[in-house]
Amino acid sequence: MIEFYYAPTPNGWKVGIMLEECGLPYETRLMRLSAGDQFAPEFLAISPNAKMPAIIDPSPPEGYGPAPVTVFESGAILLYLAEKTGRFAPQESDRRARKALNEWLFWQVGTQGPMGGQLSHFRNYAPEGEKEYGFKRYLGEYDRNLGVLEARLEGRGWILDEYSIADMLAFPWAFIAKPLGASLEAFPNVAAWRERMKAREAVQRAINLHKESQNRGRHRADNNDVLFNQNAASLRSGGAEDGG
Ligand SMILES: N[C@@H](CCC(=O)N[C@@H](CS)C(=O)NCC(=O)O)C(=O)O
Repeated sequence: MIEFYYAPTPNGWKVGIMLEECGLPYETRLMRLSAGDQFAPEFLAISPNAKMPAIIDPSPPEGYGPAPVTVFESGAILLYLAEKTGRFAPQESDRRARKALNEWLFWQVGTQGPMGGQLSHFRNYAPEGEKEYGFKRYLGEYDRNLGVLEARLEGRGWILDEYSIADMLAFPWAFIAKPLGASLEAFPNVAAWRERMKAREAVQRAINLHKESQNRGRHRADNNDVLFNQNAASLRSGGAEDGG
């Protein structure tokens, strides 16, 4: 059974969606990010970037050998699971479709996700009085990325020709537009795609996974150093400090 290191955030949902879509059996390891579980040495051995999601697969596909496989980074995890199941990604032999998958995967993990993450920080977690510039900057970037997605979805139902891991990666950050202080009003293609995604049962199960443990502004920069005042020394701390 796959061990799924998870917290209920957009990056966690991506992997939850894929596991649910594939019907792969998994066991959730719920992480207390505000308490520093991500800095525990056992977790860093799996995810050296000290962030969830991550997985351990005790039954890897052919070519990996018999030892369990660990994977960190949401894009790498979804690619691995697509390879394992043969689902939700174009065949390797379809070079052009595969290239398009790479483009949208890298766009998501390199641009849409990080900009959304920073927007969330300045909207929900930065100290009062220090929010304004960051919020404006990342709201603009988030909105720009909605524009990128809007253009891509013109005349098509999904980011690639068929529903794929590209949709699963991009959806969570579009799903939370409103709590980020953004609006989908000017992006009808994105809004319709978001509804199509939300209608999928696997997606619903994933976004409800441990919903009760969502941060929702409880742990912020002014009351939690573990999450919001990190540096390289954090990686050596071993975690397990509860900043509030
Ligand atoms: N690039 C990573 C980002 C993962 C990420 O930012 N995870 C956050 C939660 S959404 C996390 O684990 N934060 C803990 C921390 O920053 O200490 C991915 O796509 O997997």
